[in-house]
Amino acid sequence: MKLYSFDLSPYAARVRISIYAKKLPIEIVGPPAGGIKSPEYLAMNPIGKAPLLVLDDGVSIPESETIVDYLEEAFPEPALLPHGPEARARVRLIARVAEVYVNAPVYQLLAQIDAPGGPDPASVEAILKRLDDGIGYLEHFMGDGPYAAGDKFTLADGEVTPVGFYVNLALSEAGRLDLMARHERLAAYMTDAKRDPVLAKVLGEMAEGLKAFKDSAR
Ligand SMILES: N[C@@H](CCC(=O)N[C@@H](CS)C(=O)NCC(=O)O)C(=O)O
Repeated sequence: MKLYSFDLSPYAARVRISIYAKKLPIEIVGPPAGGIKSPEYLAMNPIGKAPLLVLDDGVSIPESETIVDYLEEAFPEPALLPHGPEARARVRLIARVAEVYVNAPVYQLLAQIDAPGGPDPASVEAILKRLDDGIGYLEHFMGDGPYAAGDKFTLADGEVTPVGFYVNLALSEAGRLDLMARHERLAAYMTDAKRDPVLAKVLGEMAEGLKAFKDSAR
């Protein structure tokens, strides 16, 4: 099996977290020579995005959430979902809230920062308000920790750790890290994540990816 992945992508990071947590023998590679818009890649994944998991029989599975769900079913041990429908729903809810209500405004903020004419202050303020609200929703559903859904590593960590990395990145670029400091639960979670070997490894890969991206933009 092979995973097409970008170090910096929060979506690919989510999949790598499942792969490392389950110690799966999956080859992790960067984009193919022609890139993710090449005819060869689009033949495997017409969406033209990474991550993409290619099974040994050639079947391609795109979309990070679908990939981690597949890995959970194909390789159930160690389990990254708890027992019981309610506990499982909570893990999925935490991941969903992080993606929809936190990751989305983070990407909008990064787009504003990179806008050709410079950021529009009113739009930035509106996005920061949505992000502030979104982190509040996430913290409401997260457990006391140290992991996203309580005291066990779950699929929720695969989403919250990379999204937390991006929250810090976008707020740092916007000069608004004070907003993260106000969200003590998420801030403490990101500190705890660095103590878990799998989450620390992926945070390190994302930091390397960010460095490479900044070096290439110079
Ligand atoms: N919904 C997708 C999003 C994947 C995604 O946006 N990947 C980015 C990398 S962070 C990408 O490949 N972007 C290339 C493009 O959109 O052209 C998932 O969960 O896997």
